[in-house]
Amino acid sequence: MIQTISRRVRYACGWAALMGLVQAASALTVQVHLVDQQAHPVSDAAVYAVPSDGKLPPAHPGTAIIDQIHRQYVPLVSIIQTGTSVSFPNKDNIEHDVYSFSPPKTFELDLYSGVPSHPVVFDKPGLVVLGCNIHDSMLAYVYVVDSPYVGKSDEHGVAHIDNLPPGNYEFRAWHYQLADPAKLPAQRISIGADASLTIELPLKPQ
Ligand SMILES: [Cu+2]
Repeated sequence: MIQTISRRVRYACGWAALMGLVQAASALTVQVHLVDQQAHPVSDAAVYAVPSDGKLPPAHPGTAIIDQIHRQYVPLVSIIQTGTSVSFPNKDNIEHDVYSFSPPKTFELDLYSGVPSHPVVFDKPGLVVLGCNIHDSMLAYVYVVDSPYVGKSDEHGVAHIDNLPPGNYEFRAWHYQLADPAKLPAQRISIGADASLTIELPLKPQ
């Protein structure tokens, strides 16, 4: 009897490991190139993919960090999945007062130094703009989306979105200098292998 159970357990474990391998083998990466109207690379663009059938995997929201260094938020732009807990360590030797009036997350971390005891959970999708009540020049953007498939463009204007199962997707991008933020540039693609695509961001004239 004991032998039978242990064989069944072994069988189950082997099957789970095999499924894990199959999943790992079919997870794709899409490289997204973000460019402006003049085809110049755009850094700090938030990019995300949504399956065309609207079916997202079960959410496992994680954690993120937005530092305060030399009276600046680092990073300037974050893209996170709805439900992510964000901590706001103050690495300066002066106090900051982090706040947002944005409807998806209105909050204030009263004047503090060091690391606040609780992270802030961003529980609704949308754009959250952060300020500091002491230093008007401190500004950061948190773009919250329901999809786990997110990325942000680097200094070469390239974002990587990983762990995508094969299928049809709509890729959307947001940037804080978009001319019309209500209209996010989008691309629909069908992927069966690693792929790359380009999204043009109509930015405000500088
Ligand atoms: Cu401050």
